[in-house]
Amino acid sequence: MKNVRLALVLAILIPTAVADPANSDAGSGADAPNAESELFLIGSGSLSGYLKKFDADWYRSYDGSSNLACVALDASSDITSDALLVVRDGSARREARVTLAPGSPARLVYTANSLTDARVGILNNANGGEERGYYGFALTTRTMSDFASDANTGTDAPSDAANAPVVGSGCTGGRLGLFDTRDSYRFSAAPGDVAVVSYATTNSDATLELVAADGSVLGTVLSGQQLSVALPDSGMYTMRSSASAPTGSIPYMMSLVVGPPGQGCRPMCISG
Ligand SMILES: [Ca+2]
Ligand SMILES: [Ca+2]
Repeated sequence: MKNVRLALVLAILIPTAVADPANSDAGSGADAPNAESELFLIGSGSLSGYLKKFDADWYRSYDGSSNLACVALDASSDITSDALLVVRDGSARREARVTLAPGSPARLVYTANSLTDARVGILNNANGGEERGYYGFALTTRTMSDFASDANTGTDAPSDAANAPVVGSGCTGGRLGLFDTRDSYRFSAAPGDVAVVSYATTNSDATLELVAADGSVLGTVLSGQQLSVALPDSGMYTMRSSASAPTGSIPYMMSLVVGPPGQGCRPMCISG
């Protein structure tokens, strides 16, 4: 009787306990579509899947309900495969592609202020598609509404340091535009502090400057760049986000780490 009961329990448990991850892309229990025209709709966050022989897996992660400002894909694979980030920028389809290999995770980014679609493709090209293996990726998106007001103040940051909002280490978002060509933010430093700043924006001409209290510019970065500066004095410093001739709304994100070396934030659209 005991054995019968045990067999019954096992019969009930085993089929559910041994789900085959090799046949379950993004936890769906199925293989993701092989063609970009037939996509799995997924949420943001980290997902994993499995590439069968000659497989391709396509995902769509955005429903197009408002404009995206930035999309970033972090992908890795335990076989050689291609990761594609596809976005629709107005009516144009744009694509960024990278070849993944075991131990070589990669990041793909796309920035614009009119993205309406974001798709991810993971394509098997290991040994001509003959190998099989797992992959993982995370997709992060920011919409224009994430940059609605400068430093979440509900208003426009001033051009100059006087009355500029004070920010701490971390990510600060804002927006420039046609009659809004410069936003200033202040932060305080203690003796011996190092400032690490990075910048992400949809405008390749926009700059982020690090400025000392006497007005001298200690360094300048473009979108995607990072700068590390040993601050000469304690006191207040200024970060200035500027664009000389914006033709539309320009969202941006700044990362600041000030003090002893540490982790600040990883702004959207910036590698590293
Ligand atoms: Ca597939
Ligand atoms: Ca602004």
